[in-house]
Amino acid sequence: MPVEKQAGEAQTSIRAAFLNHLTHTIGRTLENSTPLEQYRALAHTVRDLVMEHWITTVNSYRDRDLRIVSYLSAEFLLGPHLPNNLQNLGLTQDCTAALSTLGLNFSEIAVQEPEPGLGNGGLGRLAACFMDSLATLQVPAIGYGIRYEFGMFRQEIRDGWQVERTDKWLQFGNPWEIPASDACFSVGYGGTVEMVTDESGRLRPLWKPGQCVRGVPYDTPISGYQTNTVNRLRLWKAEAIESFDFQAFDTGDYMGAVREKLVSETITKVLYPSDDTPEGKRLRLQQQYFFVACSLQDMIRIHGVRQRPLNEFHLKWSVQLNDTHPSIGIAELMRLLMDVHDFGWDEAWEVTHKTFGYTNHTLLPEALERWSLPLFAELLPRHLQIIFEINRRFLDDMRQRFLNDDEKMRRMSLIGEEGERSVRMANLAVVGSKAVNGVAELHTELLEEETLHDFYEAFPKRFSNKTNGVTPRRWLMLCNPALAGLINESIGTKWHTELDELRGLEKFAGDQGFLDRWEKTQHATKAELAKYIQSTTGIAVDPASMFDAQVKRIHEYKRQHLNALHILSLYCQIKAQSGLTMTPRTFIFGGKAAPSYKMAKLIIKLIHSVADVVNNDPDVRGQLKVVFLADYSVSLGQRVYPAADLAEQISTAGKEASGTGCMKFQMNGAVTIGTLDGANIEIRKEAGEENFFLFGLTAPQIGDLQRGGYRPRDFYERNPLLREVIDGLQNGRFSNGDRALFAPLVSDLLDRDSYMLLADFDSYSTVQEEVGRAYGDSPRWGRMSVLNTARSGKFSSDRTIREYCRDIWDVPVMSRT
Ligand code: 6GP
Repeated sequence: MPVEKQAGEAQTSIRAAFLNHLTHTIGRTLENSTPLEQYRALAHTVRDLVMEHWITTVNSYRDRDLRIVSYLSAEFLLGPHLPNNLQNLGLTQDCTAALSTLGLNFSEIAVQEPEPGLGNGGLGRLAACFMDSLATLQVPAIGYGIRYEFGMFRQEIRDGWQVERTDKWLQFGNPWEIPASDACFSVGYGGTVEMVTDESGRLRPLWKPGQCVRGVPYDTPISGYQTNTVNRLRLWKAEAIESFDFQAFDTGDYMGAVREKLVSETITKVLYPSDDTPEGKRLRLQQQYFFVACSLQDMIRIHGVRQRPLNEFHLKWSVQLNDTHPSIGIAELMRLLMDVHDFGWDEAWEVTHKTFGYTNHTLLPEALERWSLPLFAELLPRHLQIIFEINRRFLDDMRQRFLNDDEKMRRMSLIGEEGERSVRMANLAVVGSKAVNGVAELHTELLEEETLHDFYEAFPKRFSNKTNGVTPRRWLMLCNPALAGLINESIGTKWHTELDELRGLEKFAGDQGFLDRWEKTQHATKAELAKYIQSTTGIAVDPASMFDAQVKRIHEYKRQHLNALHILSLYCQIKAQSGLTMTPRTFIFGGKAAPSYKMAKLIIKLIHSVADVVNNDPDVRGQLKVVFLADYSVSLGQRVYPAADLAEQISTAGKEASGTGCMKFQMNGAVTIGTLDGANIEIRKEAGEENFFLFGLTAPQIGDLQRGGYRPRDFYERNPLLREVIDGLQNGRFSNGDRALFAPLVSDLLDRDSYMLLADFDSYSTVQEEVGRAYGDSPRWGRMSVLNTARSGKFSSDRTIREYCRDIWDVPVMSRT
């Protein structure tokens, strides 16, 4: 039969290519190779296949001469490439079969892939989902970012505390990347700006940087799902212009001979492990400018290759700023156009402000980036001049429109005058962009009404909402093959690229036979996670218990400690009433804390202390188990999302911009307990109120309570169970008698409680009781689970990317039919 013959051919050629790479690329025989070496040979094999599509894509884009989307992001949290690329190529089964003829197991080889940890959390993972959708929808796009030598730290747990270890993901090379030496650029820092007369007698500013580094691009192919499209992710590495100083070496200054190399390479050495809070000021600003300057020079180069005049730059490029990290690009494009390409101010501004779009990802005031003026002046003196001039013109304009409202001018200025003078990057991003968006309905509303209200009044049309999404290829098909298989069998495969098709599952939600299969599938996935938990933590958990998961960065606003307080309250109830039975639950936590964020680290310790108490008390009789999975990552997420019954999305209302974990859980059939925050609101709307467990204060109620003088101690005094828990934390009951350990947490909760845990505790506990009852009612729970998956179509990143293409980037997407 021809089809089988074809399949046979694919296997044979994969097998031959693999053996070839093992010998010629890795230098090993099959018998004496390690699984890591086998992984590397296999990665090269698959990369070769992807590269063939890459070449055709480049040609087809050139012929179509379309506008290119340029996605500028300081983070790309990609996750493993190998299984994803195989899935996109439709070769997973052939590859598995080819390896088994050699006595090798695909899964054992695939787990060898070191995960590139080039992001902190939501923002970086969103960029990766967007790259997947852009390629799948065949949109010409380049992702630009930084090739950090050390990515996000590896998290180890010692005695319940987080310990950070260096992530050496490049230690054994990276088979997925290709250095592109033909597109290196120089990037300057510091120095002076002088006024010089040019050949035509014009007086103009000339920036003479004090230091220059070279940016070298490394390209990773990003394949689309079952298309021939492969887009480019171009990450920049910093190198010295001259990496070795022979003169210094000759005079015996051996350290001096390599100093420039060291200083330059520091710029892309390490990812800042902070989510939502700026830190490491100077180097971080250097990093931001570095990758943006390289990327814009690269875009101008490509524009030249396409033989286009530069005043058409905005017609051929749409540049998206993933938060403010790349927003220095606005001043840099102005500089390149004026100082290098002889544009006048108006001409340069016309191009610049039509080029950029800005996505905001957080409302937390401490996360809005500002750079102190002296630092900015020292590193980027010419850019500061340009920013001052943008600001002068902008404020002149606003003063006329708002009739000298000084207070408003002070708020809108690109320069903050309160405390140390600073450049406000969000203001620059809004003023210099054609479009500004938030990442969920509530978030956009709060941007418009509060955080960026003055700008919204001035430019209402510039603002829009683009609710986030996640790629169903990685977050359902790849991570949950059993459930994906059941769905394929039931409704076909169109949902892979048209996620709304999942609605077809609704008709099975009342079909007991189907629900049994659904539950059986989920049980098997939970059993796999249970095995992983046992092998990594030594804790035995029961796959028949409810898997209740909260995996995300550790932050006070995300309120992992509210979850912990609730577990302690269940524990206290079990202790107080012998014989009390409750729905057995396994609480699963995972996430990293920024190394400098003390309270987040204490929350990790708290979770471990709760686990110690609960898991080891015979009175609990296995009804409750608590596990913390160390070193949360994309790969670990791929294990947890499919195995969860209940998803905890319990942030203080108004604080989580969107959340994307909630979408991954929903797609995999978990039911959510959550507040009216971020994308929860839209998830509940889609899933139906009866399929979502809602609790807690709303964003306006939180605001009112805060303004009205919130007194957390009143809540503590009114609720005896809460009091017992907090007293226990205070008197050492949950910390082997150590009274000091949780004192900072307790005093914060009782005296400040900025994230309103105590105000929401009662409502959370009540709804959790209802969750327990619902889980006990299998047909009800099964129905809720199926309906959550069936109604998750909106949260595909394909939908999000279509909206960006239509409303902001003005580029067509390819229809697949
Ligand atoms: C995150 C937001 O916290 C999260 O709610 C959102 O889903 C995600 O971005 C994607 O939009 N923000 C960040 O990770 C961040 O670093 C500056 O914001």
